[in-house]
Amino acid sequence: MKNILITGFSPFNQERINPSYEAVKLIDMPGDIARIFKMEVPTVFGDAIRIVTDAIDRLKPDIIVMVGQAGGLTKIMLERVAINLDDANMPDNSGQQPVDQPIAANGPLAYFSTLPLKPLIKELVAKGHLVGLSNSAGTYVCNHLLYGVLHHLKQHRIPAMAGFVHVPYMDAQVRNRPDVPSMTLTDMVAALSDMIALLVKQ
Ligand code: PCA
Repeated sequence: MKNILITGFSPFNQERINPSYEAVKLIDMPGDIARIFKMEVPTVFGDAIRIVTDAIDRLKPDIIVMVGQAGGLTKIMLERVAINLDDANMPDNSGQQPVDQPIAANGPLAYFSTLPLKPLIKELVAKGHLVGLSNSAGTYVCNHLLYGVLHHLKQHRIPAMAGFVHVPYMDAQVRNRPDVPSMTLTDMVAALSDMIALLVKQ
């Protein structure tokens, strides 16, 4: 049976919730298909990578799916790439705001997600989910975590598959912002659950 680690982030930038962890909490899989481990990761440079790579070493997951919020999206986006750059346009939850800093001093410029992105997106779209491919995970804590995890897997020759998914705001977050796009938590959970089920079948 496969072990899967799924992470979401804590709320940041004055939001009271982060839909990524709200959705992760609700993902449900029959127990005989996979063993799912869920974690809420602090939106903090450094700590996010430390906490998730510690969990990887402890839990030895076969598949790692990290989820974060990207306010303003109209679809769920699967990230293709993580770049070796922290460039925060707002402080993280501990007040750090790195600008133009490498994540790993001697690391490669970028890593690609190792999830089967194109077939996954095709199948999810065919099931009616609003899902697309993104070529930039930004330069904030989400990109930082994806880069840090892929770097850890590479350095320690860990054969796990890993990738990152950005979700839009959830509807409750935009009640007073009618022009900002959002998605229901139910739709996010359905898309993420189908995605995990497809990955387990790989
Ligand atoms: N989104 C941020 C960090 C935490 C989160 O949920 C990002 O896109 O970098």
